[in-house]
Amino acid sequence: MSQEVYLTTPIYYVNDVPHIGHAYCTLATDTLVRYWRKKIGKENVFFLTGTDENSQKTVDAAKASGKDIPEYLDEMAGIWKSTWDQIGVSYDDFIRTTEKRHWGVVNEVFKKIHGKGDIYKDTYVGKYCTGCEAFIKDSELDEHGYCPHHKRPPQLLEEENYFFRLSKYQDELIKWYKNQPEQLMPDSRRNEVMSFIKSGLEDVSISRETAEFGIPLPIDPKHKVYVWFDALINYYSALQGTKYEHFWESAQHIIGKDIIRFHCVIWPAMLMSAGIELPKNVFAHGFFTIDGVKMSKSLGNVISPLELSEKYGNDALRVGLLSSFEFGNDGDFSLAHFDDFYRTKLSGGVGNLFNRVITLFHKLWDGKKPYIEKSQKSGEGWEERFSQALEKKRVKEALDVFFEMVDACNRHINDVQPWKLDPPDARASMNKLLTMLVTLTDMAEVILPESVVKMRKMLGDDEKVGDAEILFERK
Ligand code: ME8
Repeated sequence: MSQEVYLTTPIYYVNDVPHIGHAYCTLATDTLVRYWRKKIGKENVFFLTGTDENSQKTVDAAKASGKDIPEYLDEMAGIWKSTWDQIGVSYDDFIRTTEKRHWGVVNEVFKKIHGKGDIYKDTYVGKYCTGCEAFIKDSELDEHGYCPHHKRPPQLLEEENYFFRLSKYQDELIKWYKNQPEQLMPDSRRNEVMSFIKSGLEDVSISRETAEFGIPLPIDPKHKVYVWFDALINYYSALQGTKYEHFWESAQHIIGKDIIRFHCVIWPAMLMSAGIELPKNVFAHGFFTIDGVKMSKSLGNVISPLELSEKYGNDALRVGLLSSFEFGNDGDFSLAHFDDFYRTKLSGGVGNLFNRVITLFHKLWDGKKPYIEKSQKSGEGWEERFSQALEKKRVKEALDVFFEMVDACNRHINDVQPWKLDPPDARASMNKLLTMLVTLTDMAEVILPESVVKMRKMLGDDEKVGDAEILFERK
């Protein structure tokens, strides 16, 4: 069977509109998807994103907006979807957890886990943070007794809950991670998850008695399925009953480090219990701050991806975000740095290079090309380094290879000054540059999906280069 790749992003909460943190994860996944589509063919790749809608946060946000819940959900899901469309996210499917297709599969998975004897009823007494949509232990609260992420006091709850026997899967999970070290990336995250599992797993509540909205629990409809239990199943439910079911065997989840325990402890244990194959890989990326400060509504420093895309274009948004720091690490984002990156690397780097080379061809030989072997490579292993980085999900490293190559070309033009050379030497030098531009254009198909159209036009046909165009307007 041919190789297949199924990549997913988290499904995002719809209590607010997308910010650049969400766009960061979604564009990184989209970039990996584009790489694989190019390498193994579009039909062998499936890309899922969507929205997480059965949560208390959503109910609260709908109430605050004065709308009824379904109307609010449709409006918000529409905003998320159209944001991804506007910034060039090429998802194959967009799942909403309020869809019937999802509820049906959640019911089936729940019944399998119940059938295995892994669900029981008990009273839960504890603290719940609606921001995290999770129970929170006293030891995890900050010095004021607040949730450290949402800076709010959690809600004290005492209710009848159904529990999932997570503790039963502790040894199986340890064995599974030991046997498949590649399963969870980067390494630092695997170590974190392993020590969490080894410290002892407690059973988790998977229903809410007081939730106002959500999927009724199949065995006791007064209760609602806990939002995380329902949400994780989206990756599986989106494929069920479609011709894409077989993609499940190649599932790879891209997530932020904040939701690692749900994806790397609870989710695999749920699948083990239900007798469903486990995902092939989970990659947890880091979080970024804005000018050194956590991005938050109350601080007023939330940046919309649409704002950046309108000013600088979609390709700049993508590579500007993804080259800020290595995928997997934490880092910082600043508008000043982004603007500088645009001017030096895009407008002054790639744009300038393509413009100069094509203009020189017109000046020196009326646009006529030298003969280039179709299979000719640019040498120095750029393509290999670019591919290897993306296969390891080292997105920034791949972008660095691209920009290193752009810089090498620009340096070559400055140092060699082909227009001053004798015609045969000038031909050889321009031949080399054109070959490198072809390689850069191949890479751009993955990382600069909008500009690549102009780049291809500039490269022209077998005989002549096209017209020189502006790739990145000066700002
Ligand atoms: O957690 N830096 O959804 P969510 C980088 N619905 N990435 C960031 C970020 C930042 N500052 N802020 C957010 C949920 N993200 C659940 C997921 S999946 C079955 C359910 C990204 O809307 C990061 O990828 O809170 C993080 O994991 C995700 O947004 C959380 O999105």
